[in-house]
Amino acid sequence: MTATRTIEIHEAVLDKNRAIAEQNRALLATSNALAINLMSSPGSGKTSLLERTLTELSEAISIGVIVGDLATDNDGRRLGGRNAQVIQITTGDICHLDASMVGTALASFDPVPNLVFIENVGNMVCPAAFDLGERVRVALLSVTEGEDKPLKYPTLFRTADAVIVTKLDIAEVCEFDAEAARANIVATAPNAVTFWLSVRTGAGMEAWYQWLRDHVGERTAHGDAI
Ligand SMILES: Nc1nc2c(ncn2[C@@H]2O[C@H](COP(=O)(O)OP(=O)(O)OP(=O)(O)O)[C@@H](O)[C@H]2O)c(=O)[nH]1
Ligand SMILES: [Mg+2]
Repeated sequence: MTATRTIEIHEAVLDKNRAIAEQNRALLATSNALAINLMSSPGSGKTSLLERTLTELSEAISIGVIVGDLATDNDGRRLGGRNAQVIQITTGDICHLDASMVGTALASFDPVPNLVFIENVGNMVCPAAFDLGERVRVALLSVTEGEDKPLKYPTLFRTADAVIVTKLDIAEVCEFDAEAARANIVATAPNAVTFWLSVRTGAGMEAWYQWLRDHVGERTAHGDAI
């Protein structure tokens, strides 16, 4: 009895979240904005990736960032000082962003940027279950985490449109087995495009930028193309 009630509550939460996510998606579509949900374990390099991406792309593309953490506005402050609107959400003890939090943040953009990054709370489990109204999901995997993570956290990778393998500059010292990682990514997320990069050295960043430019361009030209 107790177990059944728990499942019902969980589903009700997800149903309510899905309805708000659809409102977010409609607002983003009306604004011709592409929203990308970045998810990974803590410390994989989400904010670092965004810092460099904002520095190098925000003159050409109007960009906003919604960044979620349990506590502190550290990431929001790190992302500030560039040509981008940045909104920090602190979730208290909630280990993921939900559509309502993102809806509130979207409402405070003025105007809604063409490209909205949502840096989710560092966590490989819960964020994957919550639709935020995004069009694109990106999962990060840093070389320090081990090649097996796509197999151990399949939902995150299975629902990702792109996988970014980060911190390639330290792959060797971590004895990271790139071929094993590639096989595990393909096994879990066969249709995801994969980027291999280092924010530290800049290696591989251009392919990521081109993918962003292409997607933002499609969205601006065709509305709901992605
Ligand atoms: N060597 C190396 N270190 C990196 C790279 N990218 C990020 N880091 C380091 O990894 C650490 C964590 O990076 P963050 O960008 O804060 O990671 P995050 O995913 O935003 O972390 P949370 O928001 O806490 O989940 C920092 O010390 C970064 O300097 C990289 O390409 N190479
Ligand atoms: Mg961060």
